[in-house]
Amino acid sequence: MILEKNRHVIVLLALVLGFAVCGLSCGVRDRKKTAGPVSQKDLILGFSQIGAESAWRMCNTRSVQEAATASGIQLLFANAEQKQENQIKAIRSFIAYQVDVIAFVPIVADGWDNVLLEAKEAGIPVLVTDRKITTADESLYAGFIGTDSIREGREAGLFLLKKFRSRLAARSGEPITVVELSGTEGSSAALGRAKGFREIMDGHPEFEIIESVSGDFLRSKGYEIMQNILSRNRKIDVVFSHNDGMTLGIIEAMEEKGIKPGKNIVIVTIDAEQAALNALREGKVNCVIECNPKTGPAIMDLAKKLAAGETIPRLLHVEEQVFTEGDDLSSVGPRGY
Ligand code: GYE
Repeated sequence: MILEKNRHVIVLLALVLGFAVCGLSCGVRDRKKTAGPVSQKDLILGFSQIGAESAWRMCNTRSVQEAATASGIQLLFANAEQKQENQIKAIRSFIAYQVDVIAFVPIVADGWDNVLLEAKEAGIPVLVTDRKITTADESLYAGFIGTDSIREGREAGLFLLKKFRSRLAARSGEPITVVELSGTEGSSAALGRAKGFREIMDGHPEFEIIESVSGDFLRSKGYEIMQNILSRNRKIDVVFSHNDGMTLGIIEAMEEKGIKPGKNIVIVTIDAEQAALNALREGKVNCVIECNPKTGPAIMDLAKKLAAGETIPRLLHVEEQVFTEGDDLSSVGPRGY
């Protein structure tokens, strides 16, 4: 049982041990001895990924792995299977192996200071990707590249102001009821999307967020939560879903109840995976906000800079667009996720 539960950690530790043993017998490169810029072909990047909770995440993983191969960077990749403690173990393994750079997607924003201090003391630069961390010591990481979750939440709110402009103008007094399905509790993606959404909604009291429930970015939970809410026959005008995976579950639950998603209930969703854009074309969702998972090449470029002792930007937000009903989507190519 214990073996099974920590299988991925055991594999990773065996990998590190294997590298170390092999290195000892065949002249392992010791980072401390080769202090200074590391040539690209010798660059070893330790990458801790959250897991495989959504099509977006799996595309993000592919992007990192393919970019490492294309860059000739040796990648130590650890899948945390949705557990922060597994990410912390993986980062410690990367430190033990003395990788040149560590990059990771923090599943939640808090709880990283201790392990990042260990990386700092080991002289290993850290790149935070996709989701952000909360820390009192900004020197614990070199920079961030990923999504601007607050902006994504704002875009969702701004779309609703346009969508309901006639009801807002009518000042009927009838609240526009909103159900929010949020992502992983404590993640910067969920916190930011909720924050940005409320920045817009709070200025328009006609909108009433009647329920906000975490679906953990999972399709299955999106389905279960929406099933439960619909069973209580609440009047719902809008569903704001923090990711397309949950939205697909929401659509399924609505259609089972004979509700027309996108028509009887307005749906705003984030990620812009293929299935969500297909739903937009079919009129089943009304607004899709892109969150770009294809950051692998940029991560590799930043890793090379860090390994060469260069500084990198503290904050890099990836380009993202908003797709809405009525847009001409004919020029939008396959999403790849
Ligand atoms: O929206 C979701 C994934 O961290 C921005 O995580 C990412 C989110 C994304 O599970 O699909």
